[in-house]
Amino acid sequence: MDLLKLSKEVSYALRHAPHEYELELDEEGWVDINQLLESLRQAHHWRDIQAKDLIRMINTSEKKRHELLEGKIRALYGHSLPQKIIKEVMQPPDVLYHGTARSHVISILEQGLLPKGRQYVHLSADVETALRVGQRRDEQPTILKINAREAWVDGTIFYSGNEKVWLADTISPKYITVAD
Ligand code: HQG
Repeated sequence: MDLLKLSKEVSYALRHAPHEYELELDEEGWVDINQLLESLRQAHHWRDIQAKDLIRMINTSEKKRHELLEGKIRALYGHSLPQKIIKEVMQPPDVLYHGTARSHVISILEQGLLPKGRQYVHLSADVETALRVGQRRDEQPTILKINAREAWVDGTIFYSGNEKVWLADTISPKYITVAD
């Protein structure tokens, strides 16, 4: 079983296309595992898929993208659906990072970080993670440093994604600098 391919399809279904897969998400993004399995099995290449494959997919992933609990599964971040997934509000670490393409930097320093196609702005807990995020768009991405402590004290709301990914609605430019 190609677990990387499975992870990509599950992410697509849970983050962007539950309707296409006939999935019902609750307000925290949880979906019944059997509903997801039934839907995936309609495709020839996933016809034998079992819950244990989803467990292996999660356990072998280098990133914690999905979570399983009590017969349900959800994507931890990345959603683009019109109905906003409720995330847990949490005080962030003092500093967060955001890796992006060099071509976006001037606009971000003017407008701040905006969620663009997703429900939340995605931030990284460390430079290595931010670098990997940025490299999806630019071989030499720019790493932005977010003064999350000051933003939080001033009332910016942060949400937890996973241990490496933090979420926010927007980040004002006054908390953003280019990391050195
Ligand atoms: C940029 C992946 C111009 C922003 C990753 C980013 C992450 C602006 C792009 C997760 C802007 C949005 C999310 C502004 C933001 N002007 N550009 N004012 N504000 N942008 O893909 O953070 O592997 O929606 O810098 O690892 O790149 O799929 O967000 O370049 O955790 O699990 O607009 O997706 O996770 O791009 O990535 P995205 P992202 P997975």
